[in-house]
Amino acid sequence: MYVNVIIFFLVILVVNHTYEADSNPFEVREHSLTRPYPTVFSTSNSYWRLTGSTIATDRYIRLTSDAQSKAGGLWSSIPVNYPDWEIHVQFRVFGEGVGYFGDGFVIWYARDPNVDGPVFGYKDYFHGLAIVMDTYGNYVGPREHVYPYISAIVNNGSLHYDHDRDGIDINISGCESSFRGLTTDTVVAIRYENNRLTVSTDTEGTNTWTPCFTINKIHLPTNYYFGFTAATGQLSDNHDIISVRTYRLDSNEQRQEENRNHIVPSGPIPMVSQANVTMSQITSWSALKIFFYTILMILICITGLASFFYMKHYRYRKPRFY
Ligand SMILES: [Ca+2]
Repeated sequence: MYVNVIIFFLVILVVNHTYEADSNPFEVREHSLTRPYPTVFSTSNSYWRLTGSTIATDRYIRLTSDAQSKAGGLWSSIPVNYPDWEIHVQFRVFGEGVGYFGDGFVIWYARDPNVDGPVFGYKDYFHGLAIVMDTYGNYVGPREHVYPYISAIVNNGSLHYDHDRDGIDINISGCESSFRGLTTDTVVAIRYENNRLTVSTDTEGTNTWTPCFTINKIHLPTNYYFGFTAATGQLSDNHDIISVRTYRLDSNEQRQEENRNHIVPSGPIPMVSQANVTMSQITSWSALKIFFYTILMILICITGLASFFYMKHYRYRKPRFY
C-alpha cells in the first residue's frame, strides 16, 4: 500500500519535471534551435541560416573546424520583436592545440545578420550587443585576467574591435570562464530585462549557474537578430553550437507599448575608460594633497624663520641688568 503511494508521487514528480523542462510556455520556437539539425536546414523556410565554413551534422552545428583560416556563422532569420529575453546557448570549444588555440566565438544580438568580417567572422563597427567568448589572449601587455574570458560589448556602429588588444578598450564587463577543452558541453545564459544584462554559465554540466557579470543601463532596440560566429587564423579550434533556447520574458506595460525599434545601442563606458577615470581622480587628488602639503611646509618654514629672527632681534634689544 505505502509502496504504491510512494510510486504514485514519484510518477507525479517525474511528469511535472519533464513538463517544466520540455515545454516552457515562454520558449520562442523560431529563436530556438535543437536537434535534429539536418531536418532544420533541409527546409527552405528555416528559421536559421548558415554562412561561411559552418556545417550542420546530426549532433552539432560547427562554426569552424580545428583548421586554420576558417570563418562561419549561424544566424536567425527572424528579428526579435519582444524587448526582454533570455537565451541559453549550449556549446563546445575544443581542439588539438595545447597552449596555442583560438580564437573563440561570439554570440550576437545585431542589426545586420549574415555578414562576414574580421571580428570573429562578423563585421567590425557593428550595431548591437556582442558576448565575446574569447579563448586566446592576444594582448601581450599586462592584464588582469586569464583566458578563456567572456566579455560584453555594446556598439552603435562607431567602435572598432582591436583583436591585438582583445577588444579591451571597448569591453564593458567580463569574467574568466574555463569553457574550453571540456568533455561536457557548456551552457551560457544571457538575460536582457529592463535594460539589465546578466550573463551566467554552467561549465560543469550540473544545471547550476555561475554568475559571470551583471550590467545595468544597457539600451538595445527590438528587431535585431541573434547570431553566432567564429573564426580561426593561425590558431584554430572546433567551435560547436549544440543547441539554442530562447525565452520571451514578461515585460512591463511601458516596455510593451513603447516603440523600441529605433533605440540606438548604448551602455556604460568601457572598463578601461572607467579605470582611467578612477586613475585620473586618484592623480588629481594626489596633486591636490601635494599642493596643500607644500603650502603648509612653506608656512611652517616662514613662521619658524620669523620666530627665529624676532627672538634674535628681541634678545639684542633686551636691556641688560648686569
Ligand atoms: Ca583574443
